[in-house]
Amino acid sequence: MTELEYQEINALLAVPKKIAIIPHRSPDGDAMGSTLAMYHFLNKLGHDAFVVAPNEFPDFLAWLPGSSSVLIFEKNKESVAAELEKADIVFTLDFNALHRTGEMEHTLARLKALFIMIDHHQWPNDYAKYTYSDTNFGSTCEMVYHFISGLNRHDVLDTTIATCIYCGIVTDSGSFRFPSVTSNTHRIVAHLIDLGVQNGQVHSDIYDSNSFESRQLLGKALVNLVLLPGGKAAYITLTQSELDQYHYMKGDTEGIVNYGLSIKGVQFAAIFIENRDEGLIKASFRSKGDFDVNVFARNHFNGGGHVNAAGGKSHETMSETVHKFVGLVSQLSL
Ligand SMILES: [Mn+2]
Repeated sequence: MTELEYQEINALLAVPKKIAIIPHRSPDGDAMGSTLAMYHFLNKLGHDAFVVAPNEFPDFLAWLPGSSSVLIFEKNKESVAAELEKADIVFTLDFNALHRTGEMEHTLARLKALFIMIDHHQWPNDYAKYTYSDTNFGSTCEMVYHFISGLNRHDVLDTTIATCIYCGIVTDSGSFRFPSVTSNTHRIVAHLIDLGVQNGQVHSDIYDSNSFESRQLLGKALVNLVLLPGGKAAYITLTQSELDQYHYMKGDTEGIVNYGLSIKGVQFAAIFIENRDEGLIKASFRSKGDFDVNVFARNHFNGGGHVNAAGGKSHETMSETVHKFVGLVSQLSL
């Protein structure tokens, strides 16, 4: 964002506005943290700001301040769409293509509001008047911090806003272990802790809220883990009946894909999770180093994401999907 753009946005925000803030579908810690940080920030500036999530967010994020005010589009499409129509400004955070909101795409596409995008994924679409897009950042939350800095409004930051920002930085950085974490990330986090963030508590709220069944499901996933010949790629499968057996709840499979990547020598890991209701297999891909799972997911699994983390889907059966994956991996030079 240029200095001039920040001035223009400050001018826009000088008068109270109705502002919708949108995360992507199936929002994660960064999507919910960034939208709720922006929600508290804008309301403190005197705006009528509200967050609309395309669908439910996982339980492990329900502790986030403001989460109970989040409107869920899929639960009440007509009334939420009516609210969206009244918005003067729409912030879209942690995604860069309207189809990432699922069915809500059609409602968003016909709004007259001015759009502002803040996002760290590759290849942004151009629907926004102001696009703050940078793949160098590990999280949208880190960008929200810079956005507030760019507007010169550090005076508005408080413990609540800082806590929401901290949540996205922690979750999108794998608790500060991904290469996207910089010294500047840590400087921002130092400021957030100075603002009163209870960092240990946040970590515990996010990661120590698992159900017993979800830990057993993790055990099943690890039993299903396969290391491919050559030892550089691994994958996990979870069928719908396995999910049912451990009373799967939304969020229970979060992060399991990373266990493949934690094997010494593995540079590429995948997880395939059956979804009987949607009639498909959902895939998540993770890599270390240069292997671009965004391209892999786009080319072969109708998905996308980042260089080292991406998602996709398959409409074939689990065994066909795995067969295809194993075949593709055998042709890679990892
Ligand atoms: Mn993110």
